[in-house]
Amino acid sequence: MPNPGPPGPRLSLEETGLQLWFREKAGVGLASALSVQIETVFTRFRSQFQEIAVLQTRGFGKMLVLDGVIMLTEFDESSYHEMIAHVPLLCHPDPRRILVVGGGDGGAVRESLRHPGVERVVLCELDRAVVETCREHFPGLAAGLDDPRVEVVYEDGAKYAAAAREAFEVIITDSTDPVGPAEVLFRASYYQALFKALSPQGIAVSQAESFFYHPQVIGPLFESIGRIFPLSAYYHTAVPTYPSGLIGFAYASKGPHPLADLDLGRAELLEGLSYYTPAVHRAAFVLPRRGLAVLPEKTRQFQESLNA
Ligand code: SPD
Repeated sequence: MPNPGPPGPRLSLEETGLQLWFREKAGVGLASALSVQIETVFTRFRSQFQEIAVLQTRGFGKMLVLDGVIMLTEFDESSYHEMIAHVPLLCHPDPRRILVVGGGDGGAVRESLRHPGVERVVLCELDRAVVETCREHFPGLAAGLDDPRVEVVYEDGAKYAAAAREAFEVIITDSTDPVGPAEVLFRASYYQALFKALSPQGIAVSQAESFFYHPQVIGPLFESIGRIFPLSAYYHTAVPTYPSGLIGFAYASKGPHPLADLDLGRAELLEGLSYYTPAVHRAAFVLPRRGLAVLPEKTRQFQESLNA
């Protein structure tokens, strides 16, 4: 054992000049990592399902990490949550009942509640510890969970959707990556369940990874969605604290078109946003060639018609 030397005064990290960095390894078969400087570890523990950590970063506010993967930072969570919620809610003609699967931090619920027509939001989160941790450390983000229109259930989202007895106009799947507990949310059987749980003009939107780093996830996912839903498209948003700086969503619709059915009147009434605008909505569906290339033919053809 090396001699640690004489005991000295207790020093803060800053006083020592040492730096603590959180590092998320990124991309399958790609040697890259995203690093964020950490000032404080508020909590880090294992729940029944995963490791949960809340860290104070330098410059990005607080950060939620599940199983070593960054879920959100206060700095840029709005660009993710606004786009996962407002795109489907503004394309559906009358979204009243919303199901959020995952998303235990409350961000997607918070955005859904900005729509005055929304009467009911069910948040189905597998891990109660995520909700409790976010209520404590991200009270602003989780505040919507106490809204009287919201019901929080702790269940496997795939089972909940398969057994749903009510219909939803919009289903948002705000999942972690497709390893561990969320893997089931990327399967064809899950999309079959969503199709059944949606009302006749329903729209499902799901976290669908980065076309730079996860073509092997996006291709099969859209193969499944394309077989089940008449209309499917990929759109994306910028999140600087996710590896590759962007993340995509799968738009799966029984009818409403992602551009033609965008309700500009309702979009104008939304207050307090920092990312979403109708122009950003439209631009999010425009893909570069390498984004189009990861999509199977049916989705790619539709996406090309949006990009024309
Ligand atoms: N690679 C990280 C993907 C995380 C997607 N879900 C984030 C949860 C925020 N509500």
